[in-house]
Amino acid sequence: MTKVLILNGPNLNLLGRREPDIYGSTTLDQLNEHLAQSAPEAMTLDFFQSNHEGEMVERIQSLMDQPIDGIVMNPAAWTHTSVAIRDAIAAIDTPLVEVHISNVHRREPFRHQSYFSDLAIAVIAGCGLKGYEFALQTLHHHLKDQ
Ligand code: CA2
Repeated sequence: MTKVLILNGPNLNLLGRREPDIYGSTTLDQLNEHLAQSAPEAMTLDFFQSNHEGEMVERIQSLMDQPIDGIVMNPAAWTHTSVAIRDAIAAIDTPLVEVHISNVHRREPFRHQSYFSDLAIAVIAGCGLKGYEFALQTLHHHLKDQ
C-alpha cells in the first residue's frame, strides 16, 4: 500500500463556507471523504489541516519517524510566506505535489511567488478541487515509475 498525506494550510477549514466564487461550495470534510473514496488503487490517505504554522512544521517533522510515500499540499497563504514550512519539507525526502484551487498566476502579484514549487515534482493550480485528485494521480504515476 502507498501512503499519502494530504496537507492543507490556513483558512482551508473554511472551504464551502465562504468565498464560493473562488473556492467552491464543497467543505473540507466532503472533499476529504471524496478523495478517500476515489484515491488511486492501493493508495491510503491521511489528512491534516492547520491554521498554525508550528503545528504544520511538527506534523511534517513527524514524517521523519513515520515515513510515507508522498505528500499533496495546499500550503494556502503559507505558499507565499513560509520559509519555516519550506525548510521542513526540504528536510524530508518525500515527493511533494503542490496544489492550489485557484489559478494563483491570474491573481494578485504576491500570489505568483511560491516557497514550495521548486521542491515539488508537480504544481497544479486553477483546476478547483479536482486539482487534489490530479495530484494523487500524479503521485501514483511518479511512485510507480520509481
Ligand atoms: O488557490 C489556492 O488554493 C490558495 O492556496 C488558497 C489560499 C490563498 O492564500 C493562496 O494564494 C491560493 C487561501 C485559502 C483560503 O481558503 C478559503 C476557503 C474558503 C473561504 C475562505 C478562504
